[in-house]
Amino acid sequence: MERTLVIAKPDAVRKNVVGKIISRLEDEGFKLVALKKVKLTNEQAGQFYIVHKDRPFYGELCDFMSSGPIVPMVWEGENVIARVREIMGATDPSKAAEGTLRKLYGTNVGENAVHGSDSPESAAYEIPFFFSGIELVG
Ligand code: RTP
Ligand code: MG
Repeated sequence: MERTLVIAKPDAVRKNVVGKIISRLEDEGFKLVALKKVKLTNEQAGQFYIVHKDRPFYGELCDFMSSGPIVPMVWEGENVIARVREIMGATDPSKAAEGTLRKLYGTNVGENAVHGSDSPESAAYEIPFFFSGIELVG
């Protein structure tokens, strides 16, 4: 069964909508496998988003992702990686479809409430970034 790494980003934690994000993923039929609350340093955020290190928004992204606590979680289900990406909606909340998590809870392209792995390769990097084997309870 496929797994993906989802993060309720600092803006979602500040807006108190972490439960709503979890509820939506439960309602979609996915299984929660792991969850924690952490606050990243700027450097740790940079390591998580290392694939974007040459992008113009990298510094801003690292500042934002280390600006407050986040709630990383692992979800399991059939085709969960692609389905979560759909449920999240477009990166820019103003372009995201009605009913998507970013449309509902995002603020702007930088502060967009939620992260989801974009491929099995990304998930394989991102899940162990936050969770050890014994923290993954399938
Ligand atoms: P994520 O990785 O967080 O799930 O988002 P994504 O796949 O939809 O978008 P990605 O291209 O991977 O970008 C990662 C995060 O960087 C911020 N970003 N800012 N200012 C900008 O133009 C810009 N573009 C991207 C967003 O927070 C995006 O989620
Ligand atoms: Mg991405």
